Amino acid sequence: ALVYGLRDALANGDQLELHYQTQHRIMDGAVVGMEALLRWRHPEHGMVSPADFIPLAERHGLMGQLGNWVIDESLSQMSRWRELGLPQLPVWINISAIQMFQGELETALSAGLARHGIEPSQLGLELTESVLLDERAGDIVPRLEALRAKGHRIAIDDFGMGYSSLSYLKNLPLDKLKLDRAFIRSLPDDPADAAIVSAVLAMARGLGLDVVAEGVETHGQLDFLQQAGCRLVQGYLYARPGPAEVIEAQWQALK
Ligand code: G
Ligand code: G
Ligand code: MN
Ligand code: NA
Repeated sequence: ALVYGLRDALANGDQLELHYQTQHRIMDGAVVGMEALLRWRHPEHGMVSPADFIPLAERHGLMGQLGNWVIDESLSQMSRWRELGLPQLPVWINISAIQMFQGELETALSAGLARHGIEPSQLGLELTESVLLDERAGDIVPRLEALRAKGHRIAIDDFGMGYSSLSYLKNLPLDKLKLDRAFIRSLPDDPADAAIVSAVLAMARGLGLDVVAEGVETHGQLDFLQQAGCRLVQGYLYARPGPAEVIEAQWQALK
């Protein structure tokens, strides 16, 4: 079964990779950060999507280990980029509910940051709404406050999907919303999406939160977003997720 392969992959580490997708400022296209996305290169099945193997890891008690691998690998990559003299940009990693509630997230973060000599401000944490609304999330406010006090920035991923509650925007210490690509896809033509996106941008501005629009693929979407006051985007229009070497080559070309 696939799960044995996942155990092997975790034990060896050589079938797992992080890919990186850049985030851009609309105004001038500048790269302002990137998201790390986990990939599993299975020896027989080829690339397995995290959408398939993350639930598997969660069911089989492997998510803590997998999450720790992502933390260590992203920090290790950031220190390699620093040694190569490449720009130091914040990297955002995805944190699952299991990591938040069963693991020792703070310990893994501090240990990794110390080992690789990276500042917490360089490692952002993306949490999905389901994490924030998890019944175990009762004590999440002080934990997020402590993570932010160390310097980490916190984003809500897939914002607007799931069981959205506006009350956590009021109560949680957050830096950024990542507007789910389901709301971006039919822009600018769909009036409902256009209204929702405009309203979220206005609300975020009032709350002092950054917004990253996800899944931007067309100039029509980009123009709408810019006119609605969105500053930051991530999507195939600018760049697909790619291995570290590809991102490096892009930077080297700019030097
Ligand atoms: O990159 P892709 O579209 O294949 O990602 C599919 C899903 O897997 C997305 O919801 C993404 O957030 C999630 N994902 C990707 N990498 C990680 C990771 O390192 N940890 C967790 N928890 N989720 C991830
Ligand atoms: O759930 P999360 O937002 O972390 O998932 C991010 C995923 O979205 C990545 O796995 C990436 O492969 C995918 N993605 C990024 N940009 C685009 C895009 O422009 N279009 C589509 N369809 N998917 C995208
Ligand atoms: Mn994400
Ligand atoms: Na998302």
